[in-house]
Amino acid sequence: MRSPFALYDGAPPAGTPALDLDPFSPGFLENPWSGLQEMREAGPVVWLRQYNIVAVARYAEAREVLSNWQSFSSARGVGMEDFVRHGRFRLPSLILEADPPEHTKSRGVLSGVLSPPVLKKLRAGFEEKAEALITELVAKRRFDAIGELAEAFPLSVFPDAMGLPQQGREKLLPHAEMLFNSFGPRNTIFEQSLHQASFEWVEHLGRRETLGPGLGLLIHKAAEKGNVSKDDAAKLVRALVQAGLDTTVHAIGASLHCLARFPNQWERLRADPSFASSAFNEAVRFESPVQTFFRTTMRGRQLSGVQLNDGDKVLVFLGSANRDPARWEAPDAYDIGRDTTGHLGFGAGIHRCVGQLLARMEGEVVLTALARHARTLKLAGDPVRRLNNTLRGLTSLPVEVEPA
Ligand code: OVM
Repeated sequence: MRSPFALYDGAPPAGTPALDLDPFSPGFLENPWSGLQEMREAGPVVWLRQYNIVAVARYAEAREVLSNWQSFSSARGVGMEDFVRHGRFRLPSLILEADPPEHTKSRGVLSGVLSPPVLKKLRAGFEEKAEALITELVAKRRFDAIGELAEAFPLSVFPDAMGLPQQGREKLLPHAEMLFNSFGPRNTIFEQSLHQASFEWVEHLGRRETLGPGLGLLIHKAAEKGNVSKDDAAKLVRALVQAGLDTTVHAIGASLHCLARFPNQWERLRADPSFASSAFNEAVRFESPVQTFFRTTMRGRQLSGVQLNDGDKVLVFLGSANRDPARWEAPDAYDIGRDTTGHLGFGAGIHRCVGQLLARMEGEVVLTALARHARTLKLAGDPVRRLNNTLRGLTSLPVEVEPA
Protein backbone atom coordinates (compact mmCIF):
# COMPACT_ATOMS: atom_id res chain seq x y z
CA MET A 1 0.00 0.00 0.00
CA ARG A 2 1.30 3.39 -1.00
CA SER A 3 1.62 5.96 1.76
CA PRO A 4 -1.40 8.30 1.88
CA PHE A 5 1.15 11.12 2.20
CA ALA A 6 2.93 10.44 -1.11
CA LEU A 7 3.31 13.57 -3.24
CA TYR A 8 4.50 11.93 -6.45
CA ASP A 9 3.19 9.50 -9.12
CA GLY A 10 6.32 8.89 -11.21
CA ALA A 11 7.74 5.53 -12.18
CA PRO A 12 11.12 4.15 -11.11
CA PRO A 13 14.10 4.88 -13.39
CA ALA A 14 15.11 1.76 -15.36
CA GLY A 15 17.09 -0.69 -13.27
CA THR A 16 16.21 0.62 -9.81
CA PRO A 17 14.88 -1.97 -7.36
CA ALA A 18 11.55 -0.92 -5.83
CA LEU A 19 11.12 -1.29 -2.08
CA ASP A 20 8.01 -1.10 0.08
CA LEU A 21 9.51 0.13 3.32
CA ASP A 22 8.41 3.50 4.70
CA PRO A 23 11.40 5.33 6.21
CA PHE A 24 9.05 7.86 7.87
CA SER A 25 6.88 5.30 9.69
CA PRO A 26 7.11 5.13 13.50
CA GLY A 27 8.53 1.59 13.41
CA PHE A 28 11.27 2.53 10.98
CA LEU A 29 12.20 5.71 12.86
CA GLU A 30 12.33 3.81 16.13
CA ASN A 31 14.93 1.40 14.73
CA PRO A 32 16.04 2.31 11.21
CA TRP A 33 19.20 0.23 10.95
CA SER A 34 17.86 -3.01 9.47
CA GLY A 35 15.73 -1.10 6.94
CA LEU A 36 18.71 1.02 5.97
CA GLN A 37 20.79 -2.10 5.48
CA GLU A 38 18.06 -3.53 3.24
CA MET A 39 18.19 -0.37 1.11
CA ARG A 40 22.00 -0.41 0.88
CA GLU A 41 21.95 -4.05 -0.18
CA ALA A 42 19.17 -3.58 -2.74
CA GLY A 43 21.29 -1.32 -4.98
CA PRO A 44 23.15 1.97 -5.38
CA VAL A 45 19.88 3.75 -6.18
CA VAL A 46 16.52 2.47 -4.96
CA TRP A 47 12.90 3.39 -5.54
CA LEU A 48 10.60 3.86 -2.55
CA ARG A 49 7.12 2.78 -3.63
CA GLN A 50 5.50 4.36 -0.61
CA TYR A 51 6.40 7.80 -1.90
CA ASN A 52 7.47 7.22 -5.53
CA ILE A 53 10.84 8.70 -4.75
CA VAL A 54 14.44 7.82 -5.56
CA ALA A 55 16.72 7.20 -2.58
CA VAL A 56 20.42 6.60 -1.93
CA ALA A 57 21.53 4.78 1.21
CA ARG A 58 25.12 3.83 0.35
CA TYR A 59 28.04 6.03 1.30
CA ALA A 60 29.42 6.58 -2.21
CA GLU A 61 26.13 7.74 -3.74
CA ALA A 62 25.06 9.77 -0.71
CA ARG A 63 28.36 11.62 -0.82
CA GLU A 64 28.09 12.14 -4.57
CA VAL A 65 24.57 13.60 -4.34
CA LEU A 66 25.57 15.96 -1.51
CA SER A 67 28.79 17.05 -3.21
CA ASN A 68 27.45 17.70 -6.68
CA TRP A 69 25.22 20.73 -6.22
CA GLN A 70 25.06 21.40 -9.97
CA SER A 71 23.24 18.12 -10.58
CA PHE A 72 21.44 17.86 -7.24
CA SER A 73 19.85 21.17 -6.44
CA SER A 74 18.75 22.43 -3.03
CA ALA A 75 16.79 25.39 -4.40
CA ARG A 76 13.54 23.42 -4.84
CA GLY A 77 13.62 22.50 -1.16
CA VAL A 78 15.56 19.95 0.86
CA GLY A 79 12.37 18.35 2.15
CA MET A 80 10.03 15.96 0.37
CA GLU A 81 7.89 18.68 -1.15
CA ASP A 82 9.05 20.34 -4.36
CA PHE A 83 8.69 24.13 -4.18
CA VAL A 84 8.01 24.20 -7.94
CA ARG A 85 5.28 21.57 -7.95
CA HIS A 86 3.74 21.85 -4.49
CA GLY A 87 4.39 25.37 -3.27
CA ARG A 88 5.98 25.81 0.11
CA PHE A 89 5.15 25.09 3.65
CA ARG A 90 7.41 27.95 4.78
CA LEU A 91 9.71 30.48 3.19
CA PRO A 92 12.80 28.71 1.85
CA SER A 93 15.97 29.02 3.88
CA LEU A 94 18.24 31.61 2.30
CA ILE A 95 21.25 29.33 2.78
CA LEU A 96 20.07 25.71 3.04
CA GLU A 97 17.57 25.96 0.20
CA ALA A 98 19.60 28.02 -2.25
CA ASP A 99 22.15 27.13 -4.96
CA PRO A 100 25.09 29.26 -6.04
CA PRO A 101 25.34 32.14 -6.71
CA GLU A 102 22.66 33.06 -4.12
CA HIS A 103 23.96 30.49 -1.68
CA THR A 104 27.53 31.77 -1.87
CA LYS A 105 26.72 35.17 -0.39
CA SER A 106 24.72 33.74 2.51
CA ARG A 107 27.34 31.14 3.19
CA GLY A 108 30.08 33.77 3.27
CA VAL A 109 28.21 35.76 5.92
CA LEU A 110 27.47 32.80 8.19
CA SER A 111 30.83 31.09 7.86
CA GLY A 112 32.59 34.34 8.79
CA VAL A 113 30.46 34.68 11.89
CA LEU A 114 30.90 31.02 12.88
CA SER A 115 34.67 31.02 12.32
CA PRO A 116 37.39 29.97 14.81
CA PRO A 117 38.41 33.48 15.99
CA VAL A 118 34.81 34.36 16.87
CA LEU A 119 34.11 31.02 18.54
CA LYS A 120 37.35 31.16 20.51
CA LYS A 121 35.95 34.11 22.44
CA LEU A 122 32.95 31.99 23.49
CA ARG A 123 34.90 29.00 24.76
CA ALA A 124 35.73 30.12 28.32
CA GLY A 125 32.11 31.02 29.00
CA PHE A 126 30.94 27.65 27.65
CA GLU A 127 33.46 25.81 29.83
CA GLU A 128 32.28 27.65 32.92
CA LYS A 129 28.64 26.79 32.18
CA ALA A 130 29.51 23.14 31.55
CA GLU A 131 31.52 22.88 34.77
CA ALA A 132 28.70 24.32 36.85
CA LEU A 133 26.00 22.16 35.25
CA ILE A 134 28.00 18.92 35.41
CA THR A 135 29.02 19.58 39.04
CA GLU A 136 25.37 19.97 39.96
CA LEU A 137 24.26 16.86 38.04
CA VAL A 138 27.04 14.65 39.36
CA ALA A 139 26.07 15.68 42.90
CA LYS A 140 22.52 14.49 42.13
CA ARG A 141 23.82 11.11 40.91
CA ARG A 142 20.66 10.34 38.92
CA PHE A 143 19.40 12.62 36.20
CA ASP A 144 17.80 12.71 32.78
CA ALA A 145 20.70 13.12 30.36
CA ILE A 146 18.38 14.61 27.74
CA GLY A 147 16.28 17.20 29.60
CA GLU A 148 18.82 18.05 32.28
CA LEU A 149 21.96 17.94 30.13
CA ALA A 150 21.66 17.51 26.33
CA GLU A 151 18.89 20.16 26.23
CA ALA A 152 19.86 22.18 29.28
CA PHE A 153 23.43 22.87 28.22
CA PRO A 154 22.81 24.22 24.68
CA LEU A 155 19.86 26.21 26.07
CA SER A 156 22.21 27.74 28.64
CA VAL A 157 24.78 28.90 26.05
CA PHE A 158 23.35 29.12 22.51
CA PRO A 159 20.55 31.70 22.91
CA ASP A 160 22.91 33.93 24.92
CA ALA A 161 25.69 33.52 22.34
CA MET A 162 23.21 34.53 19.63
CA GLY A 163 22.04 37.55 21.64
CA LEU A 164 18.39 36.41 21.69
CA PRO A 165 15.91 38.01 24.08
CA GLN A 166 15.10 36.06 27.27
CA GLN A 167 11.43 35.95 26.59
CA GLY A 168 10.01 32.97 24.75
CA ARG A 169 13.18 30.85 24.62
CA GLU A 170 11.12 27.81 25.58
CA LYS A 171 9.60 28.00 22.09
CA LEU A 172 12.92 27.39 20.33
CA LEU A 173 13.16 23.59 20.60
CA PRO A 174 9.49 22.82 19.86
CA HIS A 175 9.44 25.16 16.86
CA ALA A 176 12.54 23.63 15.31
CA GLU A 177 11.25 20.12 16.03
CA MET A 178 8.18 20.99 13.95
CA LEU A 179 10.41 22.40 11.16
CA PHE A 180 12.53 19.26 10.99
CA ASN A 181 9.31 17.24 10.76
CA SER A 182 8.22 19.42 7.85
CA PHE A 183 11.11 18.16 5.68
CA GLY A 184 9.40 14.76 5.62
CA PRO A 185 5.90 13.73 4.50
CA ARG A 186 2.76 15.27 6.03
CA ASN A 187 2.29 12.24 8.26
CA THR A 188 0.92 12.01 11.79
CA ILE A 189 4.32 12.76 13.30
CA PHE A 190 4.37 16.07 11.42
CA GLU A 191 0.70 16.85 12.12
CA GLN A 192 1.15 16.27 15.83
CA SER A 193 3.99 18.79 16.04
CA LEU A 194 2.23 21.56 14.09
CA HIS A 195 0.86 23.19 17.24
CA GLN A 196 4.51 23.77 18.29
CA ALA A 197 5.03 26.27 15.47
CA SER A 198 5.93 29.84 16.47
CA PHE A 199 6.54 31.40 13.06
CA GLU A 200 5.79 34.98 14.07
CA TRP A 201 7.95 34.87 17.15
CA VAL A 202 10.88 33.33 15.24
CA GLU A 203 10.41 35.96 12.56
CA HIS A 204 10.84 38.76 15.08
CA LEU A 205 13.98 37.11 16.52
CA GLY A 206 15.98 37.80 13.40
CA ARG A 207 15.54 41.58 13.44
CA ARG A 208 18.41 43.76 14.40
CA GLU A 209 16.30 45.66 16.94
CA THR A 210 15.46 42.43 18.78
CA LEU A 211 19.04 41.28 19.23
CA GLY A 212 21.49 41.96 22.04
CA PRO A 213 25.25 41.66 21.57
CA GLY A 214 26.21 38.30 20.03
CA LEU A 215 26.36 36.23 16.86
CA GLY A 216 23.03 37.61 15.63
CA LEU A 217 24.31 41.18 15.55
CA LEU A 218 27.56 39.98 13.98
CA ILE A 219 25.48 38.48 11.18
CA HIS A 220 23.80 41.84 10.63
CA LYS A 221 27.17 43.60 10.58
CA ALA A 222 28.75 41.06 8.22
CA ALA A 223 25.68 41.27 5.98
CA GLU A 224 26.07 45.03 5.70
CA LYS A 225 29.66 44.60 4.58
CA GLY A 226 28.80 41.75 2.22
CA ASN A 227 26.01 43.64 0.48
CA VAL A 228 23.31 41.44 1.95
CA SER A 229 20.04 43.28 2.69
CA LYS A 230 18.75 43.82 6.22
CA ASP A 231 15.86 41.54 5.48
CA ASP A 232 18.14 38.79 4.30
CA ALA A 233 20.38 39.23 7.33
CA ALA A 234 17.32 38.66 9.52
CA LYS A 235 16.58 35.49 7.55
CA LEU A 236 20.11 34.23 8.17
CA VAL A 237 19.81 34.85 11.91
CA ARG A 238 16.57 32.87 11.82
CA ALA A 239 18.17 30.05 9.88
CA LEU A 240 20.90 29.74 12.48
CA VAL A 241 18.42 29.86 15.35
CA GLN A 242 16.33 27.13 13.74
CA ALA A 243 19.16 24.89 12.63
CA GLY A 244 21.54 25.26 15.54
CA LEU A 245 19.75 24.08 18.64
CA ASP A 246 17.82 20.80 18.17
CA THR A 247 20.65 19.38 16.08
CA THR A 248 23.21 20.07 18.81
CA VAL A 249 20.88 18.78 21.50
CA HIS A 250 20.52 15.49 19.64
CA ALA A 251 24.26 15.25 18.98
CA ILE A 252 25.05 15.72 22.68
CA GLY A 253 22.24 13.29 23.54
CA ALA A 254 23.70 10.77 21.09
CA SER A 255 27.15 11.13 22.69
CA LEU A 256 25.76 10.48 26.17
CA HIS A 257 23.64 7.57 24.93
CA CYS A 258 26.70 6.03 23.23
CA LEU A 259 28.97 6.51 26.26
CA ALA A 260 26.37 4.95 28.56
CA ARG A 261 25.99 1.93 26.22
CA PHE A 262 29.69 1.36 25.45
CA PRO A 263 31.44 1.22 28.86
CA ASN A 264 34.90 0.57 27.40
CA GLN A 265 34.62 3.78 25.36
CA TRP A 266 33.50 5.67 28.47
CA GLU A 267 36.59 4.30 30.27
CA ARG A 268 38.81 5.50 27.45
CA LEU A 269 37.32 8.99 27.58
CA ARG A 270 37.63 9.13 31.35
CA ALA A 271 41.26 8.04 31.22
CA ASP A 272 41.98 10.74 28.65
CA PRO A 273 39.39 13.56 28.43
CA SER A 274 41.18 14.91 25.35
CA PHE A 275 39.10 12.26 23.51
CA ALA A 276 36.03 14.45 24.13
CA SER A 277 35.97 16.01 20.70
CA SER A 278 36.40 12.64 18.93
CA ALA A 279 33.79 11.05 21.19
CA PHE A 280 31.31 13.71 20.11
CA ASN A 281 32.17 13.47 16.44
CA GLU A 282 31.99 9.67 16.46
CA ALA A 283 28.53 9.92 18.07
CA VAL A 284 27.47 12.18 15.18
CA ARG A 285 28.62 9.45 12.79
CA PHE A 286 27.14 6.62 14.83
CA GLU A 287 23.67 8.07 15.47
CA SER A 288 23.51 10.73 12.74
CA PRO A 289 21.18 13.22 14.47
CA VAL A 290 20.22 14.52 11.01
CA GLN A 291 19.20 11.31 9.24
CA THR A 292 17.95 12.55 5.88
CA PHE A 293 17.77 15.41 3.42
CA PHE A 294 16.41 15.65 -0.11
CA ARG A 295 17.79 17.14 -3.30
CA THR A 296 16.20 17.68 -6.74
CA THR A 297 17.88 16.33 -9.88
CA MET A 298 18.86 18.73 -12.66
CA ARG A 299 19.77 18.13 -16.29
CA GLY A 300 19.43 14.41 -17.01
CA ARG A 301 21.72 13.30 -14.28
CA GLN A 302 23.17 9.79 -14.13
CA LEU A 303 24.02 8.21 -10.82
CA SER A 304 25.93 4.93 -10.66
CA GLY A 305 24.61 3.95 -14.08
CA VAL A 306 21.00 4.90 -13.32
CA GLN A 307 19.45 7.58 -15.55
CA LEU A 308 17.42 9.85 -13.28
CA ASN A 309 14.55 12.01 -14.51
CA ASP A 310 14.91 15.79 -14.45
CA GLY A 311 13.19 17.24 -11.43
CA ASP A 312 13.14 13.98 -9.43
CA LYS A 313 13.46 14.26 -5.70
CA VAL A 314 16.34 12.22 -4.29
CA LEU A 315 16.20 11.15 -0.66
CA VAL A 316 19.70 10.98 0.87
CA PHE A 317 20.22 8.78 3.93
CA LEU A 318 23.12 10.36 5.84
CA GLY A 319 22.72 7.97 8.76
CA SER A 320 22.90 4.97 6.47
CA ALA A 321 26.00 6.26 4.67
CA ASN A 322 27.59 6.59 8.10
CA ARG A 323 26.93 2.88 8.78
CA ASP A 324 27.88 1.57 5.33
CA PRO A 325 30.26 -1.40 5.76
CA ALA A 326 31.70 -0.62 2.31
CA ARG A 327 33.11 2.58 3.81
CA TRP A 328 33.52 1.88 7.54
CA GLU A 329 35.21 -0.89 9.41
CA ALA A 330 32.83 -2.30 12.04
CA PRO A 331 30.32 0.50 11.35
CA ASP A 332 27.99 -0.53 14.16
CA ALA A 333 30.69 -0.13 16.81
CA TYR A 334 30.99 3.19 18.64
CA ASP A 335 34.76 3.76 18.70
CA ILE A 336 36.11 7.08 19.92
CA GLY A 337 39.55 6.30 18.50
CA ARG A 338 38.17 5.92 14.97
CA ASP A 339 39.17 8.24 12.14
CA THR A 340 35.76 9.75 11.39
CA THR A 341 37.02 11.89 8.52
CA GLY A 342 34.48 11.97 5.72
CA HIS A 343 31.42 11.00 7.76
CA LEU A 344 28.24 12.59 6.44
CA GLY A 345 26.65 13.48 9.78
CA PHE A 346 27.36 17.15 9.07
CA GLY A 347 26.60 16.72 5.38
CA ALA A 348 29.19 17.30 2.63
CA GLY A 349 29.87 19.80 -0.12
CA ILE A 350 28.79 23.43 -0.15
CA HIS A 351 25.91 22.83 2.28
CA ARG A 352 27.93 20.97 4.92
CA CYS A 353 27.02 22.20 8.38
CA VAL A 354 28.15 25.81 8.74
CA GLY A 355 27.79 25.68 12.53
CA GLN A 356 29.75 22.52 13.14
CA LEU A 357 32.63 24.22 14.96
CA LEU A 358 30.15 25.74 17.39
CA ALA A 359 28.34 22.41 17.81
CA ARG A 360 31.59 20.55 18.33
CA MET A 361 32.77 23.09 20.88
CA GLU A 362 29.52 22.61 22.82
CA GLY A 363 29.90 18.82 22.67
CA GLU A 364 33.55 18.94 23.63
CA VAL A 365 33.13 21.08 26.75
CA VAL A 366 30.22 18.96 28.03
CA LEU A 367 32.04 15.65 27.55
CA THR A 368 35.28 17.02 28.99
CA ALA A 369 33.55 18.21 32.16
CA LEU A 370 31.67 14.92 32.49
CA ALA A 371 34.81 12.84 32.03
CA ARG A 372 36.52 14.87 34.77
CA HIS A 373 33.70 14.84 37.30
CA ALA A 374 32.13 11.40 36.90
CA ARG A 375 33.81 8.05 37.53
CA THR A 376 30.98 5.98 36.05
CA LEU A 377 28.15 6.63 33.63
CA LYS A 378 25.35 4.05 33.48
CA LEU A 379 21.86 3.74 32.08
CA ALA A 380 19.34 3.94 34.92
CA GLY A 381 16.21 3.19 32.91
CA ASP A 382 14.94 2.73 29.37
CA PRO A 383 15.74 5.57 26.97
CA VAL A 384 12.64 6.98 25.27
CA ARG A 385 12.90 7.83 21.59
CA ARG A 386 11.59 11.09 20.14
CA LEU A 387 10.19 10.38 16.68
CA ASN A 388 10.91 13.01 14.03
CA ASN A 389 10.82 12.88 10.23
CA THR A 390 14.42 14.17 10.03
CA LEU A 391 16.07 14.08 13.44
CA ARG A 392 17.13 11.03 15.39
CA GLY A 393 17.18 11.52 19.13
CA LEU A 394 15.68 10.79 22.52
CA THR A 395 13.20 12.54 24.73
CA SER A 396 14.54 10.90 27.88
CA LEU A 397 17.74 9.08 28.90
CA PRO A 398 17.83 8.21 32.60
CA VAL A 399 21.43 7.84 33.79
CA GLU A 400 23.29 7.33 37.02
CA VAL A 401 26.82 8.58 37.72
CA GLU A 402 29.30 8.18 40.56
CA PRO A 403 31.48 11.18 41.38
CA ALA A 404 35.15 10.92 40.45
C1 OVM B 1 17.74 26.94 7.72
C2 OVM B 1 17.65 25.62 8.39
C3 OVM B 1 16.57 25.30 9.18
C4 OVM B 1 16.51 24.04 9.77
C5 OVM B 1 17.56 23.15 9.55
C6 OVM B 1 18.62 23.49 8.76
C7 OVM B 1 20.16 21.75 9.40
C8 OVM B 1 18.66 24.73 8.20
O1 OVM B 1 16.80 27.72 7.86
O2 OVM B 1 18.74 27.20 7.07
O3 OVM B 1 19.66 22.64 8.50
